[in-house]
Amino acid sequence: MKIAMVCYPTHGGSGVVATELGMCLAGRGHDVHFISYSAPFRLRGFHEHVFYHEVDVSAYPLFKYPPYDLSLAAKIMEVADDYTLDIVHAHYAIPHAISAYLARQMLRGRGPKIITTLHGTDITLVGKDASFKAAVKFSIEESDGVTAVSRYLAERTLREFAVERDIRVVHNFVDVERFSPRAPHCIREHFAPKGERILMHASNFRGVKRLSDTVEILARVRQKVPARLLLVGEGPDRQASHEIAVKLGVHDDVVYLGTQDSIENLLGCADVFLLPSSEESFGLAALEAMSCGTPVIATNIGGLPEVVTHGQDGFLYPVGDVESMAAAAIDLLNDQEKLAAMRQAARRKAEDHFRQEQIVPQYEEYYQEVMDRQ
Ligand code: GMT
Repeated sequence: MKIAMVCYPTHGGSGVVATELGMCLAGRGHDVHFISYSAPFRLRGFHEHVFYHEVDVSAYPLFKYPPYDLSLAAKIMEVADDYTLDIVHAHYAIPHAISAYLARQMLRGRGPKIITTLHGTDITLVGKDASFKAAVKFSIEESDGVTAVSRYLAERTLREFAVERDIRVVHNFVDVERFSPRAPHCIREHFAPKGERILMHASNFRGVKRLSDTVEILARVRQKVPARLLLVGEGPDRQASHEIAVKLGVHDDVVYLGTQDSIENLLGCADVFLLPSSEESFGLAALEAMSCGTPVIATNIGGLPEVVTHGQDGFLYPVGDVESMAAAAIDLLNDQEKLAAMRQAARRKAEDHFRQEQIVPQYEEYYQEVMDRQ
C-alpha cells in the first residue's frame, strides 16, 4: 500500500506512534510518506520505502497566524496526487484529520481513504475547547476509518462527542528488541554515584503530567531509601517542579536530562518509572519503560489500567495520592525479590500484549478493510 502518515514531529506520544508505525510498515514493504512541518525525531537514518514531505508555511506579512492547516491540506493533496496514495493516516484530530478531509475535497473524490487515529488530548483536552469541538466531531464523522489507542479513549469519544460510528481500538505498541532490559543502557553510577536508587519520569512536562507529584514522591521515598529522580523531557512545568524540589530540600537529587532521542538507553537504568498523570489515554512512556523491564507507578485513570496491572507489573493509585505512590516505591525498593519479579512481569506484559509485530498488522488489516469498503 501507499500510505501517508500525517503527524506532529516533536517529542510527543502521537508523533512517536506515527513514526514507529510508519517505519514498521515500510519494513513490511509498504511505501510510507511522512508529512509534517519538520522530520519526526524518531525517523533516524535512511529507511527503504520511507519518504518525507515537508509542509512549507507561508510567512506572508498579512498573516498574523500563518494558516498551517491550509498548507498541510495542500501538501497532502499534492502527495496524494503525485504518488497515488491509498491511505492518509492522520495522527491527532487537530488539525491533521481536518486538513486531510480538506485535501480529499480538493481532490474531488479521486483521493485516498482517510484514517484518523485519536491519541488523547485531541479528545480529552484540546478537542473539548468550544472553538474546536464541532470541527473535531466533523473530522471523526467524515473519516473513512477511526481508531483510538485505548478502549477508554474510544468510549469517551463516543460519549462526549456524541458520534455514532465504529471506532476501532488499536493499542499502542513497542519494539521489544530496541526497548529491552538487554539494550545498552546508561551507566547507573553516572546518575547515582553513591548507589542511590533511581526513579524516572519522561514526558512533555505539561499540566496533565503532574510533574510536581514526581518530586513529592521522591521527597517521601528519600526519607526511607537514598534515591534520585531523573526527569526526561522539557515543558512548561519544569520551573514549578524545581521550585517544589527546592522547597522540599531535594533539589540536589532531581536531575533534569532534557529531551532525549534515545530514551531506550535510559529507561532500563531506572528502578521505578513514575507516571502520576491526571489524564492519560494510554501512557506510551509507561509501556516503553515496562518493555525495558522497569515497573511503573502511575494513576488509575484513562487508559493506564489497560497497560499496567496493579500489583503485578506496577501500581495504580488515584490522582494526587503521592503517599500511596511513595509507599509502593519504598516497598519495592526495599524488597529485591519483589522488584525482580515485577521487572520480569513488566517485560512479559510488553512482550505478550504490546509488541509491534502483534499490533502493526491490526493497522494493516484495518487499512485493507477500509479500502475494500465502497
Ligand atoms: O502525552 C502527551 O501529552 C502527548 C500526547 C500526544 O498526542 O502526543 O500523548 C497522547 O498520545 C500518546 C500516544 O498515543 C498516549 O500514549 C498518551 O497517553 C496521550 N497523552 C494523554 O492522553 C495525556
